[in-house]
Amino acid sequence: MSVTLFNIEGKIALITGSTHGLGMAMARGLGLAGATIIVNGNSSQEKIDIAVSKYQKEGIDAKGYKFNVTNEQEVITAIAKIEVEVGSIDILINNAGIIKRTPLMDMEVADFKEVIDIDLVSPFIVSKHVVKGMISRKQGKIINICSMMSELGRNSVGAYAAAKGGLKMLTQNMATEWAKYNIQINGIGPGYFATIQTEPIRIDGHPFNDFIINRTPAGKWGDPNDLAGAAIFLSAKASDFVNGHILYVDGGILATIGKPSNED
Ligand code: GCO
Repeated sequence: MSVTLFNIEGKIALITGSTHGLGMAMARGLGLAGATIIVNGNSSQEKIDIAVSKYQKEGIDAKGYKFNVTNEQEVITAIAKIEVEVGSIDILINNAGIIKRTPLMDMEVADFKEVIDIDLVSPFIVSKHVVKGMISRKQGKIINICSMMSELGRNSVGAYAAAKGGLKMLTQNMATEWAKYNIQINGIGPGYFATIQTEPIRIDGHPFNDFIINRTPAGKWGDPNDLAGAAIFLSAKASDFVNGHILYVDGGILATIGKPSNED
């Protein structure tokens, strides 16, 4: 029974921003569990090809598609191409995102808008066009990658927090409107993970590095592979009655007020 509950073999999963980082880790988890992975990026075809070969070297059925998730026409064209060349998209993970660490007072409006555009508007655009097929088939899984900043503020990441807070509510509203079609829309809220995006604040001796180690009950930065289980759960039959839920994978950060640095 448990195998069926978590069996995603043969499912087709599109993971935006899956050429590296958390997107790649989640996509790899789904791929190793038997799903076909649609790799997406917008930087260069070469980066996508390199990522696809990494997946394939692990025996994962992976295909790459370069498109800009903020450009609705590119999204429409790419989804149509994927559905012809690979098949219907069963699982969508809206992972593509950026962060700009600038105090709000100093932030250019254009920079603020860019973060909102990529981190909040693009999940709307991609979901709006993927969900049409899911509605016609009366089944599908959408997972929006939220953040600690969906719940908490932090100095210098105001635009990102506004986007991720909005993404939490967008997830809940997608569930409100689409759950009746047997589509489950949830979020994953990663805590602080060791990725390229967090490299600048993770170096030994950086005050933020010490802060996170102390603020996280597990006492460490997350390993991106720790997200695979949550992605598989929210992509499988096991979550068929879970909707509008943000599953935090954060080592316990949101469970605690934290402790003084001199406490064990
Ligand atoms: C930061 C970090 C965070 C994490 C993650 C936490 O600057 O605070 O980059 O944004 O990446 O989003 O959930």
